Amino acid sequence: MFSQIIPNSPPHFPNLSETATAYAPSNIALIKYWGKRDDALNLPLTDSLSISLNTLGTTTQIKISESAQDSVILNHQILSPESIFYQRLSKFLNHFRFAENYHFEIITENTIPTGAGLASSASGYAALVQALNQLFKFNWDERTLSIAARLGSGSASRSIFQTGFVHWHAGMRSDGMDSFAEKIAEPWPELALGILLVNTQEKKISSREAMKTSRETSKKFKTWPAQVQQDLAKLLNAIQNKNFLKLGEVAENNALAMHATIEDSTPSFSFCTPETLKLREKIWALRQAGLPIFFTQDAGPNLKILYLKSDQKILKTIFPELLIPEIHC
Ligand code: 2P0
Repeated sequence: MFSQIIPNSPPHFPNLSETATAYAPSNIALIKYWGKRDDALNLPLTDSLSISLNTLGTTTQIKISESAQDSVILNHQILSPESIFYQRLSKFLNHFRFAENYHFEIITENTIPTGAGLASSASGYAALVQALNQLFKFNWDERTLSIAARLGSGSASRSIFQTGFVHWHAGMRSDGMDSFAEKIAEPWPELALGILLVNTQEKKISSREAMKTSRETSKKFKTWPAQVQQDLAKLLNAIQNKNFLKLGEVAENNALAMHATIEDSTPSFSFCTPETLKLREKIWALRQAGLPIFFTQDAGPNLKILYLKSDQKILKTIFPELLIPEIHC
């Protein structure tokens, strides 16, 4: 909870000329976070596991100002205080208003190609809390940074870590102090991930809204938490044993199970476009033909392909448009 990590007065109060800047990567979950046990604190029903995208993420600069309201510049555009992005950010910043006479100036930029459909709240809130940590000199450790980022957006708890595999523990406590992410120290340099962009337009329904509808209305959601628990155990085992076929199988299956809960919701909904379905078919056909590749898919139509670096050349000839971030597993 905010009151447990943010002091009543900060160790340092910045002056008007001080700025703090931080970067955080985006992340792709192999075991998805889908469903909350507490909406206000972004506490998940289950653990999840992701890979950090290192150079694809968000850089955020923050300073205090004497203006009458916060100012937010996102990718060189001034945001309207009426926008959902601004309002959510400003509400989060309310926890960092230690005096009455100041607001924040935020300049935030995604290193993710504009319109790639991957700019996420994960890298955004992870970068923001790290910048706030610098500005007020809280001196938070990784666990506290992860908890603070989670309070902005659940998946941001995992974006505190620059590279490799990250495990977000759901925790059991109602105050969420045991719900944070940790890095999994298992090097796997052969593992690679590529992004296939299908549609770069903004989605019609947010992840936040879709996961709530799934949890409240989908019959398939009833078995989801148990499946996640089993999938996580299998995936951790696959990472430990460098068993790529198992990792791919479990990650793909977990993504499809998440999408099944979405499509089973009332009102029913799908993040897939005809192009997504065509690409899924193509990946299955390539696998059938002996190429070991798997996909995962988030709350949008784009696919992420999991493969081994030794197959990168052939994959680039099949999918020349593949976007390949550094992951350094
Ligand atoms: C994930 N997603 O594990 C899953 C898979 C989308 C699909 O985490 O409400 O934006 O801010 O906690 O973090 C997206 O959910 O939701 C997400 P909030 P968030 O990556």
